[in-house]
Formats: sequence, C-alpha cells, structure tokens
Amino acid sequence: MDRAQFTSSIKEKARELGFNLIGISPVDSFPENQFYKEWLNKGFSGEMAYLERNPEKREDIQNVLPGAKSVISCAMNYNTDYPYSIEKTDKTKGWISRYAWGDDYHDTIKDGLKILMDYISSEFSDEVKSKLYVDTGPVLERTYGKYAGVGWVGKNTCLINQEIGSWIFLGEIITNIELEYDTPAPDRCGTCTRCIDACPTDAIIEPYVLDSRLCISYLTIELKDKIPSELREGVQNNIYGCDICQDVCPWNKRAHVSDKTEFQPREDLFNPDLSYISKLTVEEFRKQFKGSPIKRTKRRGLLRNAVVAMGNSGEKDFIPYIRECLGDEEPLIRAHAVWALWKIEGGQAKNILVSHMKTETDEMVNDEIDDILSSI
Ligand code: B12
Ligand code: SF4
Ligand code: SF4
Repeated sequence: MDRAQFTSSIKEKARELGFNLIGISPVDSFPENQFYKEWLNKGFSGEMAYLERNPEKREDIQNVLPGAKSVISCAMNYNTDYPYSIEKTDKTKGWISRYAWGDDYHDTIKDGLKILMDYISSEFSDEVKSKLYVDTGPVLERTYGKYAGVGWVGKNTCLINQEIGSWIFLGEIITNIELEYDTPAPDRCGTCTRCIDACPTDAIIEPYVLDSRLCISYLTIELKDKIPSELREGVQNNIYGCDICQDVCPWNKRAHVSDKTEFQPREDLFNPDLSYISKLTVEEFRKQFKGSPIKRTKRRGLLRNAVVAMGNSGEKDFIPYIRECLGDEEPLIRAHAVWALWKIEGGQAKNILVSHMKTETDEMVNDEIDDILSSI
C-alpha cells in the first residue's frame, strides 16, 4: 500500500469503528501553543493543576512520542434526540450537560482508538510506534482537531464541524509514520456572537478566550471547593457541566443524532428532580453513576450543585430538603445549604442559621453563615 492508500484505509477503519470524523495533521509547532501558555499565565485554568503539568509535552509532541510525525484526530458524535438546555423551564429540576447523559465517553473512545492503533501496527510494520489520548493527556486536542480539518475552533472555544456541529468527543493517535495530511477547516463563526451573549457568567471574556474560573462547567465539575457566592446565581439549575454556548450555536441546529446506545440518557437522567439528587446517599450515588462521567464530582460535588440549584429556584417546597442538607456530614454541602436557605427565605432564615451556628464546628460553614448574617 502506498501512503495515500494506507491513509484512506486508516480512515475507513476508523469509520467502521464508529468515529464520525477523522482527520490527520502533521506534527508541528502551531501558534496556539503560545496562546495556551498565555492562557495559563493569566490564571484562566483556575485550580486545574493538571493543565500546568508536562508543559514540554504540550509544547512539542516529540516529547510525548520521540519521532512522532502525524496526529490522527478522531471525533465521535454524542448528540441525542433530546431537548436543549435552553428549552428547560422547570426550575425544580436540575440540568445535566449532554455529554454526561450516558456512559463515560473516555472508555468508548479509548476502546475504538485502541483497535485502530492495533490495525495500524498490524498493517504497516513492526517499527510503527503510536500513542493514543482521550481528554486527559498533554495534547491540545482542539488544536490538533483544527489542523486535521475536523472542524474550526469557534468563539465559544469548541471544535465545530460544518456538517455535524460541536456535540463531538475528540481522541487522537500520535504516530511515527508519515501519512497524507488534511487541511484546516476555515472559521465559520463570521459576525455571530450568540455564544458570548448567552453565557450566563460571561466566561467567554473575548471571542475564542474562555476564563475557566467563570465557566459553569468548571464550577460544577472541576472545582472541588466552594462555588464563589457571586457566581452561584449564574449557575442556574445546571448541576453538572453546561451546554448553553453550544445550544445557541447555529451550527448545532442541524446536528446529527448518534445512535450509540452508550450516549443515550440513563433513565431520563438529563433533567432529574433536585430533591432526588439532594437525598442521594454515598451508596446510591455510586450505584446510580457507575460508569458515568458524573462520578467525577463525587457525591459531595453533585449535592453541592443541587443545593445551589434549589436556592436558585426560589421554591419554598425545597426548604425541608435544604434543611436536611444543612445536617449533611460534608461541610461543603452544609455551606451551600446555608446560602440556599438564605436565597429562598431571605431575612427569615436568620433564626435557623443562628441556631445552627451553636452546633456547627466547621470554619468554612461558620464563615458562610457570618457572611450571610451580616448581609441580612
Ligand atoms: C480543561 C478543559 C476544559 C475546561 C476549560 C475549557 C476551555 N475552553 O479551555 C472546562 C472545565 C471549562 C471545560 C469545559 C468543557 N469541556 Co472541556 N476540556 C478541557 C481539556 C482537558 C483541555 C482544554 C485546554 O487545554 N484548554 C485550554 C485552552 C486555552 O485550550 P483549547 O480549548 O484547546 O484552545 C486552543 C484553541 O482554542 C486555540 N485557539 C482557538 N482560537 C483561538 C483564537 C486565538 C486568538 C488564539 C490565540 C488561539 C485560539 O488555542 C488554544 C490553545 O491551543 C480538553 C481535552 C484536551 N486534552 O484538550 C477538554 C475538551 C476541550 N472539553 C470538551 C468538552 C466536551 C467540554 C464541555 C462541552 C463539557 C460540558 N458540557 O460542560 C465544556 C465546554 C465549555 C467550552 N465552551 O469550552 C471536549 C471538546 C469537544 C469539542 N467539540 O470541542 C474536549 C476536547 C474533551 C474531549 N476529548 O472530547 N473543559
Ligand atoms: S459552558 Fe456555559 S458557562 Fe461555560 S462558556 Fe459556555 S455558556 Fe458559558
Ligand atoms: S454561537 Fe456563533 S460565534 Fe459562537 S461558536 Fe457558534 S457560530 Fe461561532
């Protein structure tokens, strides 16, 4: 097989494995690498310390795989035939972002890439060296996706494909063989600014630049501590991730739907009752979210988010659930319950909070109560 034939056989195999888009870029030093460093220096990565690790690998993929020549970028559509988060109206329910409705994509994508990698080794030669990554590696996946022609990086910073939109997961194989390369897709955002206008926390601080510290996805998934009080209202009823800047994107209006069973919502879990989430025990959480991306937040993170959403609903029916959370063993949940109680009850929460303070031993929770009492 010559290089062109081999390249198309890899793409064909990837399609057989369920990848919707496959593109190949040469290993190169792209201008985006510089942007990444500036992004980190400005503190936009927040507490995601893993993004600062292995800078030499992100800078030069040769440090990931010596002799690397090509990056094969594969994308899998995870869109399902369910409503958009901007259509949600019931504030007594939480909203989970689309990518987390089904099974953990890391496993699905990794399994496919592993078979593809084995195919390349068996069809090419024993000297081929390859590595695969999905999400967690030191690879700027959107940048490589862009140069492989999979899509362009939109103003919302997501990789968007002209045909199927941005509801896609990315994964890649880095290899030491030379292949035929694709050309980058042109930017098709034009004068549109819908994502920037729709973001409730103004996290897209300028086109193509996202400050994670303001992003609901970061606040509800990555941040392990308290959600800053000034940002809690903006979180609305998003209890795991956020899709708003993609929901409004015109390129997603005709997004294809995936038939992968792995990505279909678990028992309508895209829009769960907040009261149900707030009562989950450690054991129930484990059972409910086994094999789901949601396990990342652990129970404490998800309940923190649900309590914030209950506060944002303004719904008095939630008071008994919030009071239950005020007695939770996790200080993080108690601290947000303090806020949620105040958010719904205002000054009327004073007596409950004063009395709770008498037995509260955690400094973070007491600080939260102090802040609220001084504002009442
Ligand atoms: C950290 C991280 C986050 C952070 C930061 C996101 C961000 N925008 O940077 C948080 C937690 C906020 C996040 C959220 C989400 N994430 Co995320 N995340 C990542 C991760 C692990 C690293 C991304 C990163 O390095 N960010 C730093 C910025 C600076 O880099 P970048 O986004 O790659 O941007 C490059 C380009 O934007 C380019 N660039 C583009 N335009 C321009 C313009 C100018 C002027 C310049 C100079 C540069 C430039 O330069 C940048 C650096 O190379 C990647 C996986 C990976 N290893 O790449 C997944 C990844 C980006 N996330 C993904 C997903 C699905 C999400 C969410 C949709 C999940 C959700 N529903 O909540 C949201 C989307 C939010 C959004 N609008 O981006 C997918 C994206 C798929 C896609 N279609 O783009 C990825 C690729 C995971 C995967 N394997 O599928 N994520
Ligand atoms: S994911 Fe949500 S919070 Fe983050 S930039 Fe998009 S709209 Fe804003
Ligand atoms: S909403 Fe508009 S500006 Fe934002 S990514 Fe989509 S096309 Fe680009």
